[in-house]
Amino acid sequence: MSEERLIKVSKFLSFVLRHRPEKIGIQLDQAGWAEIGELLAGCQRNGFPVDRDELHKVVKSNDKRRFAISQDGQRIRAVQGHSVPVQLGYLPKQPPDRLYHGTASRFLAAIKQQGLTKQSRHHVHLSQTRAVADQVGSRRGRPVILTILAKEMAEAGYVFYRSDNDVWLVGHVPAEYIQFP
Ligand code: HQG
Repeated sequence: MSEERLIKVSKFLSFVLRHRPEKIGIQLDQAGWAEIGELLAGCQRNGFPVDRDELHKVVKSNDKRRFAISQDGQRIRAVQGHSVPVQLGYLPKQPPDRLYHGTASRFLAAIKQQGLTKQSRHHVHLSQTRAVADQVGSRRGRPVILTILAKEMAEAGYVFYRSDNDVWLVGHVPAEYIQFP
């Protein structure tokens, strides 16, 4: 399976499992799981056939471990990044003292006013390292890395979660907890 095909399948699965399951006529359960058989049939019906072997390769080799397979091997879900309502079941977790958020300079004025808001996703996404934040920010042009005072937020009662692929999630980051470069 070529790298190009891996990325294409990963993007299609992200789109379906995070945002638009109905587009291929499938439903996610409350926790975001889709039956693999139904998913593959839906992909096929919609002109984007994926075979089981390819799906498993995408899950295994994905650079950011975006997907998980259930223990019985029958279901798949995206581990974060949804815009559809799902309860992923992550437990609140004490964050490291500092977390990072990569963004673009054109958003800075708004972020200074409103803090970081979750936009179309369920949470604001934060990274454990500056390097990862840099990659996230680079998706939108020249990245700007914000340092988040996570320890102080946790002390003030903000609840953090960590997804299965080590993305930290929180509902909102007020500007007072952000160090701007
Ligand atoms: C910005 C990728 C204006 C925020 C990544 C970001 C991540 C504001 C954009 C995951 C704002 C939202 C999420 C405010 C935040 N005013 N702009 N008040 N507050 N923003 O894509 O964090 O590849 O929803 O800085 O690796 O960029 O999809 O969030 O630039 O983990 O697996 O609004 O997506 O993962 O963009 O990325 P996004 P994100 P995947």
